[in-house]
Amino acid sequence: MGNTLAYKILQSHLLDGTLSPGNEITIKMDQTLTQDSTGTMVYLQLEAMNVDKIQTELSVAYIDHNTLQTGFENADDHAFIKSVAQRHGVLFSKPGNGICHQLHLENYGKPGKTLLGSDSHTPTGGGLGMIAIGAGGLDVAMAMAKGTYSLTVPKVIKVELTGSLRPWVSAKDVILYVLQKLTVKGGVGKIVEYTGEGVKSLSVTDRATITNMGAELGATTSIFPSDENTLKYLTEQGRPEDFTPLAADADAVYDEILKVNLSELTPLAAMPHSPDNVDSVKNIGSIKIDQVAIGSCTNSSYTDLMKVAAILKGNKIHKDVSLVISPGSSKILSKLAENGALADMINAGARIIENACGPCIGMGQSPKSGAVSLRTFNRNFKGRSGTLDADVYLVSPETAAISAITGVLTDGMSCGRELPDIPSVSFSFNDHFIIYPEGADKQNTEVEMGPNIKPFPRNTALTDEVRAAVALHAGNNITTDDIMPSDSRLLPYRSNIPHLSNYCFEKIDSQFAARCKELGSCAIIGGENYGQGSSREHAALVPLYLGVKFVLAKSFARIHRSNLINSGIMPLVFENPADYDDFAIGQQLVIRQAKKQIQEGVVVVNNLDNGKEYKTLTNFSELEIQMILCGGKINSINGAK
Ligand code: MIC
Ligand code: SF4
Repeated sequence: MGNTLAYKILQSHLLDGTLSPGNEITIKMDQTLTQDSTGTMVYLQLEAMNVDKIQTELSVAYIDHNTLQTGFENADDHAFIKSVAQRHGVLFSKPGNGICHQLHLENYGKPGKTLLGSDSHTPTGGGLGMIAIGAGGLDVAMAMAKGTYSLTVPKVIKVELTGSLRPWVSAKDVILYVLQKLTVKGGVGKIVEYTGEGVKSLSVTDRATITNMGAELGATTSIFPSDENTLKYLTEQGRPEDFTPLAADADAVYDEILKVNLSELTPLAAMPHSPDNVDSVKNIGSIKIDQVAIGSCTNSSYTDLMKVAAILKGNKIHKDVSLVISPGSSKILSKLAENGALADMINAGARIIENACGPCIGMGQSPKSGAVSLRTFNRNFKGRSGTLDADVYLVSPETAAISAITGVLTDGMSCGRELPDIPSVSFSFNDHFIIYPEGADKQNTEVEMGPNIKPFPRNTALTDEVRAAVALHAGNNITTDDIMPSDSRLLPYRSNIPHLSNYCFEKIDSQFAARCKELGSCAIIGGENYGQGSSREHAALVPLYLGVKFVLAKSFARIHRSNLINSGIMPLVFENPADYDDFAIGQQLVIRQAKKQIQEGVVVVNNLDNGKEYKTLTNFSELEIQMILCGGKINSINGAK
């Protein structure tokens, strides 16, 4: 029986455990990446671990999220990250270089390598045939310190691609189709592996769009084979020597199979407010639009933007539409400038903004009240654009560009226009934005710590009796954007948990923070897929700061569940999901003999208000039990009990 590509790479990196679904394994981590909005915490934690030398082959600290610099805070965070990067031998990518995932694909990703990133879209690297996983900051700090990462072995879903995409249909439509089929929780506990003859028709950047948005499926990661298209991409990026051919065995066995005929796909859109709320552009109809935003780590490649330029060339943006474009990297922007495509965009009326995350994370370009905004991004959660009542639709670059001209959501297939082929180009290696850590080390580099950087909260060891009052009764698919909102107002405070704590769950329940402070020790009740979305561990650290002891939910998203455990907060799962209805804000809950129950794997929660007992499951691995008992990962490394 043959192996999947994912398991081949995991097997070649296996340090401990058996590679079988559900088992806990430890693998060697070759590379790590961080970005600035999670990075300050990562590097505070790395400093707290007191390591002399990082153990990875390559670690890069990117600055791409907090680039507005509306006050001193962002710039201080960047200076802090730069100083710690120097101390530990981490490459530092200056603001202006571009978006971490796009840059990592261009410059450092290698087929067959493992990558852990403190950003949920790290699986972008799967487009190059890597096992690239998004994780909480503490896990990434640990991966740097030890060169390892522990995870529960996921199952593998095979997505078998046949045919090839028609003009006006693109990689974005492939992943939107997969999201429509599998939903935002369909990938939890799974790796999505793409195979079949249709793979050959997709370039590396197409593949990266698909693996990038595998994060929205809740998948551990997504992966494509490494083939002649991979070699072509690496050659274009000036590093053919990094190529290795890789594929699953012909007789590989998968846990699930989804077949996708690329030739049958049409332009799709994810409607408000979830990436899996997908329908065809044709069915949704010609809705009037106010804003179009093109860019993000999903759709900001050279080819994507050249297609956009070709569609815009010689046209004028509709009078009621604001079109903003943010290229993925400095290399791409400079190439667009050289070949005239940038002028085509500007002459059509596009607003060119910095090559950074920008509007994708609400850092500027919030649309007007009640606006319809078409975005080539990956998330359309309510309020993420910075405008609570905006309706955000996720579309391909082609759909975005043609719609910006017509002023209504437009299916390019029926607009009667030809799309030119985009010839490939070679990029020369450009490291003008990279600071190498050579010559610097821990001893001779000071940590540069601005006044906004506060220590991160630490938990204490689990007590035998845990008392907590219900502070929130939340619904299904709560995102980490719901738990800890992020936009231009709050992103500058990613290194200041006390400040952020005032805004926890702000969009769902503005009284949450005040209630927690009043209750002292609290619990959160959640529905399905609690904590989906971003990897931000602030969605665990802030509740920890506010006194949350456990979250009791129907199910959890992978990264957030790990972040809770890393912070010593228990993620408990209802044995009987219908019990969820019995809970209400203010009820007093108690877990007796907590330590014993955690070790046994079943935890009974007593509800003192209705006198009932509720059985909950933990599904904790041995390492996770230790972390919960010690009050989090850092305590467990230091051996505290
Ligand atoms: C996101 O797209 O939500 C982010 C902002 O990139 C996050 C990271 C963060 O919250 O800092 C992610 O995807 O992990
Ligand atoms: Fe940046 Fe958006 Fe990508 Fe997150 S999803 S890394 S905010 S571009």
